[in-house]
Amino acid sequence: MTPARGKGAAAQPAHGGRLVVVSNRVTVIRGKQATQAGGLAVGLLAALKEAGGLWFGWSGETTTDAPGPVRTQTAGGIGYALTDLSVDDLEDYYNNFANRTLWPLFHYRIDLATYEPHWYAAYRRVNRFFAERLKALLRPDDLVWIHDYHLIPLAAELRRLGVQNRLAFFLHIPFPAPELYVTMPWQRELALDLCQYDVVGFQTPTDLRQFKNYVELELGRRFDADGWTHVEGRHVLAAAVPIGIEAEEFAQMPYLPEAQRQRQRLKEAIRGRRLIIGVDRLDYTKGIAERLKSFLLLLETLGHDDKSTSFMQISAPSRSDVPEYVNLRVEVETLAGHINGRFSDSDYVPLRYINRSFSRTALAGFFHLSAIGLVTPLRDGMNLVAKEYVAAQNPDDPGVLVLSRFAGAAGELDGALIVNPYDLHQVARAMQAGLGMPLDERKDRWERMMAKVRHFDIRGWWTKSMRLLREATPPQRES
Ligand code: ADQ
Repeated sequence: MTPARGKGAAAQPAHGGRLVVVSNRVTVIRGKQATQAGGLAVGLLAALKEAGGLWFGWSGETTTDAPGPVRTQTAGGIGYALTDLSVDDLEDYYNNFANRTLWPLFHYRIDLATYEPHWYAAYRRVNRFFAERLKALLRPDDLVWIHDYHLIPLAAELRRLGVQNRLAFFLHIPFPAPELYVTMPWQRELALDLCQYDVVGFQTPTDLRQFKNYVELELGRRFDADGWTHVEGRHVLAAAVPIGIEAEEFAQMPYLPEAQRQRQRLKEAIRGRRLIIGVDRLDYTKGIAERLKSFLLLLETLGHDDKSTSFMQISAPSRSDVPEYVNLRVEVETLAGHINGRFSDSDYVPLRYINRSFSRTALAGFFHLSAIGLVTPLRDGMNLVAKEYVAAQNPDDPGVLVLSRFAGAAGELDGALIVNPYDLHQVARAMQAGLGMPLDERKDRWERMMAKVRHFDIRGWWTKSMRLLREATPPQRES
């Protein structure tokens, strides 16, 4: 691979002009909205601003007839190109193939993955539709950065239309072990589709290794020491590029008036109790039901008379059109009711279960107050909540992060209490250990984690991704 050129490299591209970002769902972000946008959107906006670019994807609107033409607009100095989708295509491409086939499979839940040929047909059809619409917008020197599992075949569809631009892909979710991946009838086609990109980025070295293992075992192609392989006439570079957060901005957030107000409200409500917090989308990959069972074990250990601990689980509704998510909601609500039924008293409610989202500023305030951040996914690409929890701590009195070994973030945040979320007793013990941890140890662990959160921040992620997209040169091009 061409040597990296250092941080300023993005300003002097070796290849290309505009950056074109493609993601399934695009929301036009105007002015102040940027401060409440998620870290990913903030990172992509920053990359787009620096390179002067265009963001293309689904508008969030559906039509019963054929979708109208692509709508373009500019906001905050960035161009947007949005397309609607037909209701039927959206159902089978997004709700079904993306969220009921790829999502569970890539998160190791083959028991929940459905393999339905007409869903796959819709997935390919929508990717072809996106490719046709995107091609009409592309200039020859544009660099195209495509995001996530909804769009794996987009490069292949663009290549079929004759597009020669440099194309990169980033997978936000895990890449599964080959033994699981091969259960999907279309595994080979989708893996070959990935090889139509110039660069494929994964969250962690583990995901990268799984992909390489698959390519070596099933496609019979080897990778060189720099991460290149050659498949069906194309060179592709596979790399781990861990995503991060806006570390410094998030560290300042708990001191904003809105965060202080929210923190104060919560502080008054918990009346001196130690707070454990969990924040996730309501998704079966996040291990929310298992987490509540571990909390129940902790309450049983502490006994009915101990009312020193309060747990707040914030679960934002997610994919509520998908049956597996409806079932999960019922399961979690039943457990929450059971816990409070057993352990509440006239002056004590152990669990606050909140089924809605909060602003990022409010979350930062809650994190700052919490003695334990409980981040226990059963499988997660990275998990930004873990990093946000660390960034929002008070350096003089930081809380403890209890983190699943199956979150990508566990590879970086070695100052956390690392747990196996399937081992409910171990998670309960980790909570107890965290609640009793001396200040010196908490500080030491937090400082180690905060250094990593700063090091692998969102800017580092997009800068490295851009560098690979612009500069990565396959072995034969060098000679
Ligand atoms: P997600 O699965 O959505 O992301 P995560 O990385 O934790 O998971 O990001 C969620 C974001 O939403 C965080 O910024 C968090 O603060 C916010 N959020 C979660 N619950 C919320 C709530 N109740 N109210 C308000 N905000 C809430 C996917 C992958 C991850 C990967 C990211 C980025 O599944 O593994 O880390 O993409 O690549």
